Amino acid sequence: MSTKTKVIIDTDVDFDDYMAMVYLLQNPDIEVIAISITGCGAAHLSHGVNNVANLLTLFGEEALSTPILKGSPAPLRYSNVFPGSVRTDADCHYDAVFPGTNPSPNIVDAQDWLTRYFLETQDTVTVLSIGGGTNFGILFSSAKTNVRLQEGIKRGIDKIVMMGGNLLPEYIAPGAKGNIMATLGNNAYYNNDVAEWNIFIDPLGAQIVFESGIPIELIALNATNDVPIDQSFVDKLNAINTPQAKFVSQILAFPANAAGIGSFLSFWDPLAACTLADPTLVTTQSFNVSIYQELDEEKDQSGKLIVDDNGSAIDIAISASKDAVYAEYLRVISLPSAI
Ligand SMILES: [Ca+2]
Repeated sequence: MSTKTKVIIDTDVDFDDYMAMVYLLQNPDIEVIAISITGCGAAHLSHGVNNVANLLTLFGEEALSTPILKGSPAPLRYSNVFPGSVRTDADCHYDAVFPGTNPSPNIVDAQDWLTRYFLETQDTVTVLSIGGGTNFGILFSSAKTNVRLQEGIKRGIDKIVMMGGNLLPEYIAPGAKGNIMATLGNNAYYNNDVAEWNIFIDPLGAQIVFESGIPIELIALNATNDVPIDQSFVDKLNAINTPQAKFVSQILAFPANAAGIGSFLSFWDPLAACTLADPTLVTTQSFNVSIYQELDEEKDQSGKLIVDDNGSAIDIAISASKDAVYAEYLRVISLPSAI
């Protein structure tokens, strides 16, 4: 019997989602059994689906038929969106060149596939959530009226490792501010300075995931702030000759990404992926948290993580070791391809 950890990735196909997906697909200890796509984050849904289909051509024959689950084109609450330029750059996969066009992508409806899978499987999977809570929020909502599905999900998912959220300075020292306005810069069409994007995009989807009763490890900005993407990482990555490393190098070389090296880019989603494989890379602390749901355009706090006695108990990553994360990422991406 395989001892690999089975993983379902849920992604919005942003630049750092490629870093996370490549790391897990390349990792001999991991078996990626499906990749679900949300249309609520960086890439628009159809572009995200096609880009992930073609990304699989980096990983040999067997990977080509990995189920690609076409998820939701809309969040469960509000219609918060990334800047248009971020979405356009994600749609065009940062001009990185896929080795080929996937000749027979296995594209299916996300809710159909996930429902059937968790009704039938005897396996246990870990979910890597790197695109917000919408797809799994929808699944967990339908399970509320389907006892068999609810039991299948409880039995079938051992843990959700979710990139998202931030514990503000009012809850922990030094704390982490939100990242909405930092991303928007001079084009601040939201005035929310307390939330993180994956939660902000769909506060209700994330809240439903939190309340699922499944163990959750939240890779918060408090930890990802400890792992910026700096030039020393890029130099080491660029020196690796595997096709996978070369692909990630291209992603980071795209001008809008290159501009953030050593400044505003962090190991967001790849820290979640690395932590899934090696939990010792972060320090966690358990908090009871809920997500602020009200929208007030005058002073928006929607998506804020609130520490609250009545909230769900979540293990939150509050710090990380940059050197150990870099070493683990570069170790795996240097490995020869599995054929
Ligand atoms: Ca993402």
